[in-house]
Amino acid sequence: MKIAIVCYPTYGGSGVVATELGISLVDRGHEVHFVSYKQPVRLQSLTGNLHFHEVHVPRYPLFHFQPYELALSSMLVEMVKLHQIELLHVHYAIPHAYAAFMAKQMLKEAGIDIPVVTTLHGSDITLVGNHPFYKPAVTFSINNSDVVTAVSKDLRGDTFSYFGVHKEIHVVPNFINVARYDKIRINCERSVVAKANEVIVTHVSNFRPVKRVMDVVETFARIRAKMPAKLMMVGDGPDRMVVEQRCRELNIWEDVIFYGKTNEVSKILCFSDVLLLPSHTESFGLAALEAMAAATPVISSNTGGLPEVNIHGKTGYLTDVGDVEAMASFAVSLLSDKEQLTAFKQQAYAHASLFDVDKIVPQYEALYQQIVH
Ligand code: GMT
Repeated sequence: MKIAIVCYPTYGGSGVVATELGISLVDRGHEVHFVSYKQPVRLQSLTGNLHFHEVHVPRYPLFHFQPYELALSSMLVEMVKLHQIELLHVHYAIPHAYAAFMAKQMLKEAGIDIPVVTTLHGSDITLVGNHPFYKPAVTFSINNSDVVTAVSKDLRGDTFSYFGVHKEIHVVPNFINVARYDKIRINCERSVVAKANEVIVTHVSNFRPVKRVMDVVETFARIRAKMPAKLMMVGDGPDRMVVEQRCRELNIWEDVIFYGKTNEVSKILCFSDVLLLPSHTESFGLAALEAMAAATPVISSNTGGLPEVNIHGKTGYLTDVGDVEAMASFAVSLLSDKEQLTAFKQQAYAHASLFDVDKIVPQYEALYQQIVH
């Protein structure tokens, strides 16, 4: 099948999932064309069946805002015709589902009926999409997609409660390539960052307010007070500076490593003992799944889709949002009991295997088959 995937090119979960999906579809014999304003960060090599098309928005002094949707929909029309694309799969509703609908309408006039799959990822529904400025357009584009998927049951529920959506929404969870993590674990160089007696606590996010990065530091300070520990802070974003400042105030600065945006996330996870994910809201929590694939238990908030990924008392622990005392106390008890930590690591890995690429990507393929003519 010839598939165009529209996504954000950044480190954010939706772009990562879209990229991994495209790569896996190519491995399974499909031809995939990525469309975005920049080459997705996880898309490293292009091949005969794996293409990237950059959307350019010509600047003109009259435009206060650049009309990205217009350029994207025009590009999709041309691409579909030129490469005989059979299906558009757009990730993140805003503005991708809207642009895909416009492309679909334009192609109809040329006698081409292109099916559109829209995957909802989280903040497009829970944080941005339900703002009154966007809501009518988001509702319209969801209702006019041929197939709609959400990455968790919780996100599916939120979509129905926030929008006047009458479309069926299929839950297709996010996935990881377990085999890739197995390979990385063989060369896990833990001693590079921590001494043998230190535990390694990790956080991965885009450091936006929704991630509550300050809770990570507060939790770590409490863990650090009880045992020798190091904190790995992976990612970058608006809250990084205040969090760095707080590390100095708490005098834990020397035990915290800020990696910024890195492509080595899986390597860092493989030498971690626990991942902290205290998000205010999280439709799925791809970082939690990536940690579990690296056999790292997760201590997270119990919000959104996180309980579908992180199983309390088995793959890690769940706490109320903002309860740093509970997070620290679960972490300390887990990290001080070697036997229990080993069991949780194994259970986390076993649960992550249920979300392996080979189990989830066929679910997308089955949906594609239903709508491709
Ligand atoms: O805020 C982020 O974490 C980025 C955002 C995105 O759109 O890239 O992540 C959303 O999609 C991810 C992939 O499906 C999910 O794992 C995240 O939980 C979700 N973020 C939120 O719901 C806040």
